[in-house]
Amino acid sequence: MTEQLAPTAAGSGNSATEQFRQKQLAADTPPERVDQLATEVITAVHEVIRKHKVTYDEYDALKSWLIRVGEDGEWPLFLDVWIEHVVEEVANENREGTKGSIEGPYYVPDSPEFRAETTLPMRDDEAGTPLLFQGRVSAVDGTPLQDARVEMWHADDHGLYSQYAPGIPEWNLRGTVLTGDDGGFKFRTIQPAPYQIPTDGACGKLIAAAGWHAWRPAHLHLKVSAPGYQLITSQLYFEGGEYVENDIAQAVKPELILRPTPATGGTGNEVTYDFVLDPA
Ligand code: MBD
Ligand code: FE
Repeated sequence: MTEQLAPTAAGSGNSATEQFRQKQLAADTPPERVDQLATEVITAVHEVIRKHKVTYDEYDALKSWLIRVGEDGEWPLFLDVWIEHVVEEVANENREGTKGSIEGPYYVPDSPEFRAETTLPMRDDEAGTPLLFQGRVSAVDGTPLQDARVEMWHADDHGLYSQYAPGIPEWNLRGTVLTGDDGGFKFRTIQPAPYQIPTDGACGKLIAAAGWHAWRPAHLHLKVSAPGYQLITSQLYFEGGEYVENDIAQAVKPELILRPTPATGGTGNEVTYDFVLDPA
């Protein structure tokens, strides 16, 4: 890898910020609710300052760090690693179907579409253990859902995402499969590596200063949707994988852990996982 192609915190952070800016945002939050939420967050900060007798030096360190988060484009990374899991928990607490997990900063909509099965777009020499990932999409009442959209995106064998790290083809390890008449889908891909939060940006500085580790376990990202049903955003992990028990983003749930087995008649592993969608 040449020096110019080395991934940087600001490179992936600014791409994530730009991608988020494209997102369609909901209408304004009513002023009473902004008042309540903002007041309670600010008051919670005051309480921490009083409790721990925060000094001016610490206040200035915070100010300078917050400025740096913006300069590095790391607000999406910071929020998705340390905050989003609770938003997801609250958003989906009444759902009966498949468990969700956080979206994270590296989703891109409109990935290449395939019918019923595909090999994800990848490089000729794509590193990593081959993985056949297959399953069915159905409704909570058991009806198979044909033409459901199963979007998958994940990091490569170095923990890097296309469109956020330099030198990777645009749609590498990103794709959408529309389910067949039995609700079935099949992806051929490679198993991703664990993801390390960039160490050269503001989030990396916080992690180092606090003495935390910087890792997420290897994971597949998915969005599953069908007209008339609630979209599921989820992530799937690999049993026994590093950091499955101590994800920095706290986004692992027992229901989201895959147990792949050696592929029958092929190389690599295979695993089946079904999705169950709640009505809208
Ligand atoms: C990731 O790959 C991710 O999925 C999340 C949630 C945060 C940072 C990097
Ligand atoms: Fe991820």
